[in-house]
Amino acid sequence: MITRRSLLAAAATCMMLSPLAQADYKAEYTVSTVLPSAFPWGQAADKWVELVKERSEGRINMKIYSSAQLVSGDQTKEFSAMRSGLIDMAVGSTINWSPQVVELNLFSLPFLMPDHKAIDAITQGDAGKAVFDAIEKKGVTPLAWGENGFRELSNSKLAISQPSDLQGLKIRVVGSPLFQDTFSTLGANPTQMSWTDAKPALTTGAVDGQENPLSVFDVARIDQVGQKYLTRWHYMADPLVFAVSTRVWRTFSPEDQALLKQAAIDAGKWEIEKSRSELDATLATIRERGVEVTDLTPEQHAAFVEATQSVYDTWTPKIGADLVKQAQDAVANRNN
Ligand code: X2X
Repeated sequence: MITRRSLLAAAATCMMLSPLAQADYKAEYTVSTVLPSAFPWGQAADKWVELVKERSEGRINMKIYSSAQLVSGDQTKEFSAMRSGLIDMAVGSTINWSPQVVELNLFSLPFLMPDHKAIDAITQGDAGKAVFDAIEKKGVTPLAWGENGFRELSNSKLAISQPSDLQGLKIRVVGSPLFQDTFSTLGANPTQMSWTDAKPALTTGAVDGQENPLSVFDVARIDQVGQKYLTRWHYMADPLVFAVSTRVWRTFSPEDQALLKQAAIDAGKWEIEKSRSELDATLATIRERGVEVTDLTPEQHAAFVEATQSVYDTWTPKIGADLVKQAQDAVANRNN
């Protein structure tokens, strides 16, 4: 029998439980990544998940789906899937989201960022905020930055030290048409394909080369698929963005939003430091495996910068002249 007393008791129980039970929270949130735990990228996601679980005392559980499996391996669809709520959260590369958020092409402008300080000057300053605003406008809530790293050029044919060395080389690229422009203007023959398809294409010789951070080259054993030459040209670096689908974000209490964000910031900072500190050892490992590593002289570097100027002419208006200028100023003032 329902009495006044039992109703009151039930209401009291509900009130006691509600802040803890959070009936509208999912039992588990999906987190998409492209690279799994063996790579710094996957470790960034692992750290986020671990910190959130710990700090929420197990109330918020996230599960990582790597290799872009939630979008059948098509990493350039990750952002759209997050926007539509098909994916709850992601730690994604600016490259893979740039087809949907044109401002993210900023980081792919060749030779915009000469060193790690330059990356930080952009991500941690006003340009970084403007990029986050652009992501937010598209229905995804960005929380923090991580890092995939400076992307170096490998190939199976020759040691590349000047633009003309790229003539006719078939290079695997990913992401936005900006990469087509960069490699075409250098005289190469770029082909866009997902990461899943990249290693098979290198193995069969369907492509001659690719570009990825040293950590990716190392862990994925790209040396074993005939990539004997590696040029450290530092032409661009892709930051990672920790983000939540805005539809999902709105279901969290303000306290839990703050918790998710701070955990992402801490995980990103941890991963950036870790991956940067591992670079020297990674390079040594790659050399030990017999890969011929080429570093550019200042003159050779300048030749690449000059040869890729047309990419700025085409892409600055698309990305936004103000944003590009803001980023260039941040880079120029980075040591102040
Ligand atoms: O596909 C790539 O090259 C990778 C793994 O670096 C990205 O997802 C951008």
